[in-house]
Amino acid sequence: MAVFPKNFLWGASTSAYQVEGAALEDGKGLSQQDVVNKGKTGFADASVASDHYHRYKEDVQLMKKLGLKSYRFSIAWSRIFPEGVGEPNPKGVEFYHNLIDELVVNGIEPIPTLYHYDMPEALVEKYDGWIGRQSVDDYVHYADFVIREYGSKIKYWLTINEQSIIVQYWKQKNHIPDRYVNDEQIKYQINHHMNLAQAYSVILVHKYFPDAMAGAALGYSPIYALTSEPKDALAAQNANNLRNLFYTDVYFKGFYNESALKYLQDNNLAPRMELGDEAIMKAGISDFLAINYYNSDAAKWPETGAKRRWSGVNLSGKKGDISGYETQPGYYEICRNPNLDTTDWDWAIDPSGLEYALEDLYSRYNKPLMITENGIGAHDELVDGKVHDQYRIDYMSDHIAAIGRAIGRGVPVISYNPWSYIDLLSTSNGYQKRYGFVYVDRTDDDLKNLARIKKDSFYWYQEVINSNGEN
Ligand code: BGP
Repeated sequence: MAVFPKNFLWGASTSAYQVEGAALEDGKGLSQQDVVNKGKTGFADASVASDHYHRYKEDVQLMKKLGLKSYRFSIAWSRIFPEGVGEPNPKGVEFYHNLIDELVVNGIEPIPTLYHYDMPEALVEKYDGWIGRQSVDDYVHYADFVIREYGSKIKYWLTINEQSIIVQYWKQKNHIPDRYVNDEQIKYQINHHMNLAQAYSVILVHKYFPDAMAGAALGYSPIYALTSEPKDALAAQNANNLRNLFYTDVYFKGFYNESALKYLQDNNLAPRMELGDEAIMKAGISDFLAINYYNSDAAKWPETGAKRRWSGVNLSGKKGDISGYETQPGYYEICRNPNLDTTDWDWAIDPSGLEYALEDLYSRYNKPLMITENGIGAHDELVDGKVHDQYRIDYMSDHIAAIGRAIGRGVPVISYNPWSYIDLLSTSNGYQKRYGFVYVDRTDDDLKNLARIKKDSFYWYQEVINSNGEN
């Protein structure tokens, strides 16, 4: 018996700065992502990326061949407002009309994200980006325009991508001016401003298009206790409070998770709030939650006297090169789960964790769910014009089965939009780490060719969609 509903949205995902290229073309302004990663080892230049800006028609034709029912992409704020505010850039506005129209004509539901890590650099220079409270007003100015401009063609709006990851990896995901680099309170301040921005965008969607739905796309990893020691169970609960519910409680209850907020207050890390902020968060309750799911985490009780430490990132793509896991003294320590295999970048592979996350989130908030990212980053190889990415097929089919089991137990899941439709710039590794169903050949020096090659996973996913998940 088929578990996936008939109208289930089998899709795929990308984000603007990772796929579009044309970073300074047709009036676009720089985004902070063009600046934070510039010149870093292993990073490809975002000014070309996968050149989707010029090849979107060809790409939509490939999406159609793949059979996609939905495509989740992001709108670049700095393409619409090159300076972050002011008058819209007609060419930028036109590009997303063209893309959305092309998708719709080809029977693919467009699912846009308003913000995917790419604050206009002009606003970083003006008031330090999300650190400045003015960012909330400027985001509202941007969101108001975009929602009105494209809203008649959009059913599902994604507001902000991965607030949790923006907080955990705050120096990679934000262009942080030097004077703040040791000030960890700043990341919770950034998050607070994003909470207000996110709530306002939900309010705007409801105001202009009452039939449309809006919600955030959250980077979400369930957290298991490392052992059955009661203290480890407490640590896992604490970690879940600060790493997950700290975001989702705001989206669905309109206030911060009390345990996590108290921990931040006790450690002088809590965000400064203004009178009326909670009312805004309560007025902008989300219609659904989208999660980006790659892995689960494990937690144990930290040793007495442990120092605060933030998760390291494995940048080499060799197993075991991670530089350390997060420690919150007296609250939790994130550690490796010895029961799970990992990707080359040390991300635990855990399909059951997705099932766990979907069931847990639905039982807490009773709202529909989407999966807006899921996939495996790998050193894909092009051999004789083919990419044999069986590891990707195995990874995804196990995760799809897990979604099926959650749906079978009554969890309403709207869509599965794995990362990514096409190879694109990895946020941590440029093009050394690939995720797409479609390979982008970047071997020629001038990056003019950028041929699109269907990987084995393309043909496999085509069948999955064709059989509505039976395959
Ligand atoms: C998510 C982001 C994506 C994407 C993905 C893979 O956190 O929303 O933008 O890049 O992770 O991460 P990475 O590129 O670091 O491998």
